Amino acid sequence: TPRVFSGIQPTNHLQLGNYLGAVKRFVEMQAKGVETIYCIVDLHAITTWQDPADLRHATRELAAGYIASGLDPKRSILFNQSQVPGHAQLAWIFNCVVRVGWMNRMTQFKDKAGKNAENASLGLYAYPSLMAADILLYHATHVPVGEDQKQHLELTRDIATKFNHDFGVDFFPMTEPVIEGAATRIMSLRDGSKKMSKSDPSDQSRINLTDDADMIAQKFRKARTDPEPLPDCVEGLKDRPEAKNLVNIYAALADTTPDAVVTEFAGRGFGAFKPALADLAVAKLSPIADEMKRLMAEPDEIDRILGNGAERADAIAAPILAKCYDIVGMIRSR
Ligand code: AQP
Repeated sequence: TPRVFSGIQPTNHLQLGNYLGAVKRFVEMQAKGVETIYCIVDLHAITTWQDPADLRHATRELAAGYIASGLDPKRSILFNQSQVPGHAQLAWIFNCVVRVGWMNRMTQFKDKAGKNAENASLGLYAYPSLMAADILLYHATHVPVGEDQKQHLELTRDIATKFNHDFGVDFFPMTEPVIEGAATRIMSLRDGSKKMSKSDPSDQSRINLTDDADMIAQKFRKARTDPEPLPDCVEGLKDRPEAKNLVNIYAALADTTPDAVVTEFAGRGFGAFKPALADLAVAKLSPIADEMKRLMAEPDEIDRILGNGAERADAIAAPILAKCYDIVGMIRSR
C-alpha cells in the first residue's frame, strides 16, 4: 500500500518554491486518500546554526503553514522530527551503511558548505543519511519533493539496496520520488539560474508566504525579466529563464499548464503579465497568510497537534526500527 512521506526544514519563512514544489503537492497527495506523513525536519535544520528561539518559532510557523495550506492534522500525520527518536537512531545505522565516496558526490553539501567545507558541521555532511532515515523509517513508498532533492532520493534507494544486500533481507522498500508539475524548480526572482531559496541573502529573490499583498506585488514588479513580449508557445521560452520562471509560477498557482498560460498572454509584455501574476499570487497566498497568522496566535494548539502527530508517527516507526535493530544484530532485552 502506498505511504507518502516528505519534510521541510524549519529555517526562515516558507518561500513560494517550497509552497509550489512541496506543500501544495503534499495537499494534493492528501486528497488522494492515501496515508500521508509530513514532517518538520528540525534535526536537519540544525546542520547549520539556528538560534534556539528562532528555531522554535520557525517550527510552529511551518506547522501553521502546513495547516493553512490545507493539510489536515486528522487526515495527515504532521509532526516535528525530533519528537520521534527513530529518525536519529536509524540515521546512525545508515551512517554505517553509506560510503564516504557516495557522500562526497552530494551536490547540496558542496553548495551549502561553500568554499569553507572544512568548517561545515559533520551533520551537514551526513544530512542525506538522515534524510534516507526519515523516509525509510516509515517504509515510505512515495516522496513528493522539488527537483533539487532528486540526488538525495537516489541515495536513499542506494542505501536501502545496500542495507538489504549486506544483511540478505528484503526489508527497506525502493522509494519513488514524485517530482512533477510546473513547479519542480522555481527560480530566484533576481537570477534565473539560481533556485528560489529560504536562505538567499536577498529577500527580493523570493516570495515568502508571510509577505503581504503590497510586498508580493512589489517583488514581482521588480523581478528580473527580458524586454521581449511573451511568446505564443512554450518553446519560445527557451533561453529565457526569467520569463519561463514567471510563466511556471503562474501556471502552478492557477493549476494549469505553462502552455495554457503562454496561449493566454501571447504577444503581451511583462507590463501586463506581472500585475496579472501578482494579483493571482495575492489571491492564492493571502488567505494562507491570514490563516497562518490566526494559527500562530495559539502556539499551544500547534504544539498539541505536533505532539499528537509525533505519537502517531512513532507508532508506525517503532516496530520498523525494532525489526531493523534485530536484523543488524542488536540485543533488545529491556
Ligand atoms: N525553488 C524551489 N522550487 C521547487 N521546490 C523547492 N523546494 C525548495 N526550493 C524549491 C522544495 O521544498 C522542499 C523543502 O525544502 P527544505 O526546506 O527541506 O530545503 P531546501 O530544499 O534547501 O529549501 P530552501 O528553501 O532552499 O531552504 P534553504 O535555503 O534553507 O536551504 C523540498 O521538497 C524542496 O525540493
